[in-house]
Amino acid sequence: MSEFTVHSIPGSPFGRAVLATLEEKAASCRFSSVAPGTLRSPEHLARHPFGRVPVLKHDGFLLYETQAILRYLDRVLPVPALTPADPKRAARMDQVMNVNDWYLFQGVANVIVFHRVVAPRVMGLAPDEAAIEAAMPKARAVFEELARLLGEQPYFAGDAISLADLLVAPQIGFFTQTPEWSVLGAPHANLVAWLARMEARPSLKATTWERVSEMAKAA
Ligand SMILES: N[C@@H](CCC(=O)N[C@@H](CS)C(=O)NCC(=O)O)C(=O)O
Repeated sequence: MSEFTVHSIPGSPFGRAVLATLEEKAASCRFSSVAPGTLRSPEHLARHPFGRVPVLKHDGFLLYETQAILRYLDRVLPVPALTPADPKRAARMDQVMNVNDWYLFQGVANVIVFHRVVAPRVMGLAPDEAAIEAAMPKARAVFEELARLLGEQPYFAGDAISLADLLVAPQIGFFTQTPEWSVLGAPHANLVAWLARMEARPSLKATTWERVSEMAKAA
């Protein structure tokens, strides 16, 4: 199996989902750090015309969009399978992955996590409280729905971990570092237990912001 290269930024939750999926598959990869100021450089736009991360390179094949990358990895590295064989469970996995991209990230994580965690840490900026307050109604609805979809199952698609868990856990993990967690996540005991289960996995432990920063320095 030829090498996987992951172009990403330490701290990117989408990048972490890719790295954690490779870890679950026990596949090694090369981490290629993209400096945030170079997302619009010709070199990066050639990899990702929308100027985002992550991007996967494998056998000369370049791929962006995290869901596509995760599904590609699950096809080229089929063991252990991270997509349920049962059509209904697979559909639930797909649904949760889209909830992640369309409702959890857009207008919720990219506002609340950005202003509470990323901007202070990376840019030294104070949180925009008005923007956070405006994001809260959608945030409450998203967390309620994720808790409902998880229900009493150990993982979003049932008894086994799937790509959905690996996509969502890096996003939700960030919220625990915000005061909003007390009203968004903490009231949902099933989500709290699921996150603890996810964060105890070696794949998540190996891909924290700090660990990926070390990878970036070593590259
Ligand atoms: N739909 C994309 C979203 C990727 C994304 O938004 N990545 C963030 C980092 S977590 C990014 O590149 N942000 C840079 C920017 O917004 O300029 C995917 O699934 O890969």
